[in-house]
Amino acid sequence: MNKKSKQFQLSRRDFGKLTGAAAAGLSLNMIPGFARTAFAVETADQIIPGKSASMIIHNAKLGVMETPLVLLRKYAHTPKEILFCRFHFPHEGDAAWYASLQPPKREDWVLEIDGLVQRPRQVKLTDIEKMPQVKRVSVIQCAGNGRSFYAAEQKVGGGQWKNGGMGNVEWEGVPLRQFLADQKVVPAASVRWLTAEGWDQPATPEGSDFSKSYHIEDGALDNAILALKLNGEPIPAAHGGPLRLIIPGYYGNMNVKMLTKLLYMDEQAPSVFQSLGYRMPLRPVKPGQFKANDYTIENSRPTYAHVIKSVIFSPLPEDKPGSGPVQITGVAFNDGTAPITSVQVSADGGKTWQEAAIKPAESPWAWYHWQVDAKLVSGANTLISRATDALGRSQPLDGLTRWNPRGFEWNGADRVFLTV
Ligand SMILES: Nc1nc2c(c(=O)[nH]1)N[C@H]1C(S)=C(S)[C@@H](COP(=O)(O)O)O[C@H]1N2
Ligand SMILES: [Mo]
Repeated sequence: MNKKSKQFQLSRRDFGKLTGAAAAGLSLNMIPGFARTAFAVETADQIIPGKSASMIIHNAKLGVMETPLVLLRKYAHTPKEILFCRFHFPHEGDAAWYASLQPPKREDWVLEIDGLVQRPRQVKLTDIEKMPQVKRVSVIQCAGNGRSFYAAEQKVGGGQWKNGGMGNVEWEGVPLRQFLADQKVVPAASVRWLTAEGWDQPATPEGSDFSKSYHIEDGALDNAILALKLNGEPIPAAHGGPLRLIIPGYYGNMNVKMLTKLLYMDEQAPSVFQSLGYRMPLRPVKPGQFKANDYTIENSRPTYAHVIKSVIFSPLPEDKPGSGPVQITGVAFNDGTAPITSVQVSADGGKTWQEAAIKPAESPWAWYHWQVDAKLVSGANTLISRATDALGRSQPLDGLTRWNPRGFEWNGADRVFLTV
């Protein structure tokens, strides 16, 4: 990172501290006798106002919450009230966490284009809002979605997500490539990476910013947008408003929320979120062989594109289905570079398989709905789904073959165990 952008970073961090302090003034921490330990956060709406109380909470301090599948399956586009949420920087006091997340107002929001460019730019959000916009229906999914299933090999640290760390959302915003072209940015010849940075900051100055880097020529950036709307409304701060980088088909962590900077760089961002976290080992690894801190830029790669996945939405154990005919339904998606061509479903633990009927998807990056008619027997039933795309990419029948110490990119054939 060049000197100039470092300076920006420091000044913005100070600004963050200031707004943080102002917000803390209003927090429950400041009310005499209201010790933070006395406030037990129980439901998601207490952590992030407007969230459904039914969300599964993984980390109250960081606003990490998952959507129960019984809610997720009800909507074509996942409403903001139930969309999974993930942040990385704790603030003082449990109850005050969301109150301390007070990004600058829309009217004051500025996107900086900086780094190794001839002339850095500052573009006002109010000007971005006037630019032509497009819609991108796409799945957004935490790279840790499904992490809990790796426990069958060996439990890995981090939020124990089941399948609800994902949603299918209609984003709307300004195409990134067009925006950069219109800004007439002239990068230095050595530039290889574009880095996106969010407004939120680590609690201590030694902490890493949440910044993510992409190869400047990455084809996924051709579809990326500077998103202003989620399901037709301004994006709430919890989901990255007022401005979010959306790269359809890329894992959640690549979609930087509360976007304040785009940096042209000759190297990847030094952030631990780029160099250590959110990476996959290049070779298959076994527990004990390769540890969570063994990741290097050379032996691993970032969690960029969604690996192909299917998830069974119905029936779930909560549905308490009876024996006899049943319709098995679910969704499937990949990185959007090839259509999903097949979803194979078994209702008997893999002895026999059927081809599911697949509905056309709304966009290359949206999820596909599929369904199949089957029969449940009394006793134990194991449902399995496995998607394949036009490039022949498929889900491993045994997802544990992709075990990794940080528990990312689970895409094993999905299994639902029912006792009828
Ligand atoms: N600025 C910022 N952007 C971020 C994060 C963050 O902590 N800060 N978390 C990332 C991760 S890991 C995920 S999974 C998604 C979560 O998006 P959501 O909370 O809107 O569902 O945001 C990504 N973008
Ligand atoms: Mo994530």
